[in-house]
Amino acid sequence: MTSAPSPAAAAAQPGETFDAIVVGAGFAGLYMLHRLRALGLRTRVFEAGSGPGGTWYWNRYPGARCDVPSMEYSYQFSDELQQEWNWSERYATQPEILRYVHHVADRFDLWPDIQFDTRVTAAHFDEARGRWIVRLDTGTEITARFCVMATGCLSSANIPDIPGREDFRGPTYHTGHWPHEGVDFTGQRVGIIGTGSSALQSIPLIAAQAAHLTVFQRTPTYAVPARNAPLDPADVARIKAHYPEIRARNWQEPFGVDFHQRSESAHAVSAEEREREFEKRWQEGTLGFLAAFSDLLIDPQANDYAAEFIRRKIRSIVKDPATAGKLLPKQVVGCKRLCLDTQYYETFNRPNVTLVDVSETPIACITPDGLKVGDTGYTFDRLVFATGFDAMTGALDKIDIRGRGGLALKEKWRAGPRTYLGLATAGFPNLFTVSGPGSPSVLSNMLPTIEQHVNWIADCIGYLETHRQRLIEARTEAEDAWVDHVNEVAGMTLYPRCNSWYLGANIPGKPRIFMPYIGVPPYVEKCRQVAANGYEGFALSA
Ligand code: NA7
Repeated sequence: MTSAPSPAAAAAQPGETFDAIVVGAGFAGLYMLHRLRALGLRTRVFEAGSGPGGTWYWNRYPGARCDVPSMEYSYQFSDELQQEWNWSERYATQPEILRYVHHVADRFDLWPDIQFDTRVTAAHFDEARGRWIVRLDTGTEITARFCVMATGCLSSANIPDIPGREDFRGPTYHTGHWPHEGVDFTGQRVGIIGTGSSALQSIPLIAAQAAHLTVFQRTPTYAVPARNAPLDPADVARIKAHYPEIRARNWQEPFGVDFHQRSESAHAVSAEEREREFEKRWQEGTLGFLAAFSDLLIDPQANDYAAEFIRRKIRSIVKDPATAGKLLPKQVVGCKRLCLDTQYYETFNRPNVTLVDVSETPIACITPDGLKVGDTGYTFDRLVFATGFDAMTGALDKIDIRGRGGLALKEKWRAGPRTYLGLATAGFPNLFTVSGPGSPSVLSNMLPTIEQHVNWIADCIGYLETHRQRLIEARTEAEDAWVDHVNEVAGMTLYPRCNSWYLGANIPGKPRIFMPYIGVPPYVEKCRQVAANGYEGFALSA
C-alpha cells in the first residue's frame, strides 16, 4: 500500500475540457478511470459522495455485508492486488469492503482525478462539436468526448410516498443513506419498513440493541443462512495460488460465480435425493442454493420443491406458529433476490420483536409517533426505511441526459430501458453505461462483470483512437434485437413471475420490463464477438 493518498481533484473549471468523464466512483468508476488513464485520456470522475465506494460508501446500515464470497467479490485485473489484499471473512462487511476500495484508490493513485461532493446534473450531446456538455451541481459546465455512466444499479433510494411521511417526530433513516457515525438504538422503540436483503441483514442487529422492533412486511423473503466465518488462512493461500483457474471457471458459470450448478432436473432425482441436495446447500450457506438443480428457475414444480424446503425450515425455526405463518413466502423462490441471512428468522423468536403483515392492508399513513395499518396504530421512536431502490434506471433518470436532436434518455426509455448490450443506447453517441439495463449486472457477481464492462468500453475507446474514429453509436436495429433477446431469455424463466425490482415493479408507474440479462457466459461471448467484428451493431464515424 502507498503511504499517504494523494489529494482528490480540485474543482473542474467552467469550460474545462476532458477526453472522458466518468460519473460515479464506485467499483466501476474507479476501474474505468484506471483504464482510461492508461489509454492516455484526460479523465475526470465526478462523485456525489465525499469518498469512493459507491454502494459501499452509502449503505452503512448495521450488518451490511456482501453475499458473494469475498475472495470472488474482488477485482481481478491486477494479480498483485489480488495477492496482496487479505479478506478476513467469508462474506466481507461493508467497512472492510470500503477499506479495500481505499486501498485500490491509493495503490493506483486514483485520487487526483476524482472530484468528490459533486453531482452531475445534466449531460447534453452537442452534435456540432461531437462532444458532451456536462453540467455539475456546482453550476460549472465542462465538456468531454466520452461520457461513462458508472452510476450503479442500486443507488437511487426508494422512499415510498406514504401519507404523513413528514409528520414523524423522531429520526428516520434509509438503509442506503445511513449516517456515517452509526445509530445507537439502545432503549429505543424502532419501526422498520421492508424485508428485502438490507432489512434482513439489519433486523437481527437492530433487534439486539433496541427496546422493541416492529417489522412491517409486505412480501416475506426467502433466505438461506450465510454461515459467515473468519477465512481460514490455508483456504486463502489455496485460492490465491489458483486464482487464474478459479476466475476462469467463474466466467463459465451462469451468474459468474461458482455455485456448483448441478446439471440434472429436480424431477430427475428421488424426493430423498432432492432433500439431501437442498440440505447440503442450506448447510453450505451460499446463493448457490438455487443451483441445486438445472430447472429451479425454469420449472414451477421444481421451484416449488426448493420453496417448500425453505418454508419448512422457517416453520422449524420460528416458534410461534402465527408468526411463522406470516413469514412464509408464497412467490417463486429466486424471482425476488434470494437472501443470505444471519439469524433473521430466529430474531422473530425474541420477545422484543413484532411482525406486522401489511400485504393485504397496506400502511395507511405515518403519524407523529409511528404509523397506522388500517385503523391499528403502532408507536415507535425511530423509523427505518429498508425500502430499496429505483433499480438500474433510477440513477440515470436523475441526470438530464440528452442525445441527438435533444432527445431525453428518460423520454426514450419511457416505455422501458432500451440498450444494446446494456452498454450503449441509440441516439446517444460516445455515452456508455457500466452494468446498464440489458446486461447481466444484478444477476451476476457484480465485481467481475463490472470489470468485463469496463474492459470492453476501454478497448472500444482504444479502437476508436487507433482507427481514427470520432464517434460510436448503437444502431437501432441492433438495439431492438438485443432488447427482444433479453426479454425472450427472461420469458423462458420464472424471473418475471413476481413483483420484483428486476422488473421495476417496486416503483409505482415504472414500466414493467425485465431489466437484467440472464446468463453471464453467452453475454460475455456476445460482447467479445461484437468487438472482434469491428463493433458490429454500432455505427462508427470519423
Ligand atoms: P429491496 O430488496 O427492494 O427490499 C425493499 C423492501 O421494502 C421490500 O421488502 C419491499 O416490499 C418493501 N417495501 C417497499 N415499499 C414498501 C411499502 N410502501 N410498504 C411496505 N413495504 C415496502 O431492497 P434492499 O435494500 O433490501 O435490497 C436491494 C438489493 O441490494 C438487494 O437485492 C441486493 O442486491 C443488494 P415488496 O417486496 O416490494 O413487497
